[in-house]
Amino acid sequence: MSRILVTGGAGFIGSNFVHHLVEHTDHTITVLDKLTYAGNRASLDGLPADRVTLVEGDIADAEIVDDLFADADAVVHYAAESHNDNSLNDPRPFLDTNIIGTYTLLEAARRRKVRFHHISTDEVYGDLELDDPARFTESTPYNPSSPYSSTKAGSDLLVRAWVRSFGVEATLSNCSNNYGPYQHVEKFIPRQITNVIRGIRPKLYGAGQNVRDWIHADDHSSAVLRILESGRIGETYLIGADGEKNNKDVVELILSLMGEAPDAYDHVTDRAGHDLRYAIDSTKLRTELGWQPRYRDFESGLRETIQWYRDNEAWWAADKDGVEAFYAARGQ
Ligand code: NAD
Ligand code: TDX
Repeated sequence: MSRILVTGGAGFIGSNFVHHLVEHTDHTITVLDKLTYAGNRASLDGLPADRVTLVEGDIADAEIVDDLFADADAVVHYAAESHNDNSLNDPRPFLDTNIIGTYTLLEAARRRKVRFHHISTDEVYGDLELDDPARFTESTPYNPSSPYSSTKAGSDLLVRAWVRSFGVEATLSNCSNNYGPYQHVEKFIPRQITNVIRGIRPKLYGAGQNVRDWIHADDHSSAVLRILESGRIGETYLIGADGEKNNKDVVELILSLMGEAPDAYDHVTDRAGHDLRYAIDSTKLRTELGWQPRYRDFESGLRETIQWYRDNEAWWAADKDGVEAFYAARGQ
């Protein structure tokens, strides 16, 4: 049995990973989370107290980080400022957490010689044309577009440098867009689901032709666990489940699954610098580590996710009005 430290474990994907570890392993888990607007203690409700401990703190706080690394066999690093629209509004927290925070963790991994896995995004590669047959691979050049994705790209490069220069035992993964339970209502899919629940029309940026490559958060978790157990040190693995869909199709599907007219949505101001298309080629992860996604049918995964938001209004209700006020002020 190992002790795993999960940074950002009270956020969307980190909390899904903690649930996954509890269900599928014997590890004990410490979550280090600053509980920003995006972190929620309730995302860890119901987990066994003898296996999961939440420590409230900042990944950029070297003292807390060093203490926690001293007691960990491995660290999985999810903590980040994660929302593109926020990064366009105020980039500074993205530098503090994504760059300085990751640097602080890497220095602790170096001192304490702890196995480290860094979670990143396909957005570091920039975007593809709609008709481009290519998908992102591990050798696609970095070309990030937003303050968010540029700070994630910077954090990835720090990890690679700490592996090469200091021998830190790290792996990296870059995943496509996640959906599933515990995702903050600022993000596309939960925003539209909770809009429909509240009687607000869904909001589509621009013409809605932008393509995202959707993967269920639990499939992301199983891939990360596989890399942690069997990935080669210093390597990067792309994680994706062949789920390309344009935003217009996703909004229309949400509306019809929720019993509304599929055209009952509004087009709103487009995102500045809006990436057109992301698409992941996950051949390396599948052939080298034998990973496969469990959710292969987006519609049934989405139906489950809609039900989760219907059943868990208490989890998201407090955030909804503030998020909609933020968007309204931006014409979105
Ligand atoms: P999220 O915003 O839902 O959660 C982030 C968590 O990190 C929150 O709990 C927050 O409180 C915590 N946090 C923020 N700053 C912190 C700090 N300084 N110290 C400690 N904790 C801090 O984000 P998410 O969508 O779950 O994303 C998690 C990770 O996965 C990020 O690194 C993101 O880049 C990556 N990722 C996300 C997606 C996606 O579709 N959401 C896809 C690929 C990769
Ligand atoms: O109301 C909306 N309407 C809309 O059309 C919102 C919030 C978004 N969109 C569009 C923008 C994107 O094309 O939907 C798409 C998805 O938007 P987000 O949920 O903001 O995700 P994205 O910008 O693609 O980034 C996500 O995936 C990669 C995560 O937020 C990142 O953390 C991750 O790295």
